[in-house]
Amino acid sequence: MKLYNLGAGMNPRRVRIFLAEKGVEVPMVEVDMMKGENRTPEFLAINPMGTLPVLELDDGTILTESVAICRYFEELHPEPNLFGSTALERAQVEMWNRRMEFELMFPMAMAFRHTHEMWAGRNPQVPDFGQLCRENAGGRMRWLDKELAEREFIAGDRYTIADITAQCGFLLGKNTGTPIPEECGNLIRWFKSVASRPTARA
Ligand SMILES: N[C@@H](CCC(=O)N[C@@H](CS)C(=O)NCC(=O)O)C(=O)O
Repeated sequence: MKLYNLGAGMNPRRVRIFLAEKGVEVPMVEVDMMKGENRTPEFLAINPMGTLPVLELDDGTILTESVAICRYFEELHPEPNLFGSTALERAQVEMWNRRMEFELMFPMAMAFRHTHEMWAGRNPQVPDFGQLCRENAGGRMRWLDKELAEREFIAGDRYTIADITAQCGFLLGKNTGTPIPEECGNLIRWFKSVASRPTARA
């Protein structure tokens, strides 16, 4: 199998951190988005959406979507568990992972895409929409800060895929103009903790 990777991308990073937490190594093929390698006919034949990550299995089966790829590895390598162990915990992890994707990762990514010069010419930009997304993300960070007053990690008392999703989103936000507000002490404490894990730079 091989993993098509984009080193700087928020979503491929999710899969890399997940694999590192599992202690699993998968050969990687680097795709350079800045050179348009994800838009070539060859790559679009692998993933017509032109996005990364992509997992190609030995029989040629293609899996896209970070969470689907992570779920596949969770089944193959159940420990350490990152998707929840009991019916309730699995539901809680799913709930928080989706919230992190929709409420934080998505608006931070949209703020980046719609306001940053890197995307000019690659993606139609509506700067007002980007700015609105940035403000919405800020509101959601204040909400999450209150949640984290009660517990150590995003979905409960241990590290799960919901933390991986969130930490990759917040790293993008930090580097692209949507940082965690200074007054969000709980969120800053959580981010420092996950960013200091040995897998954080995978
Ligand atoms: N929902 C997908 C999103 C994949 C995605 O948008 N990846 C970005 C990198 S973070 C990408 O490949 N962008 C290339 C482009 O938009 O041209 C997932 O979770 O894998």
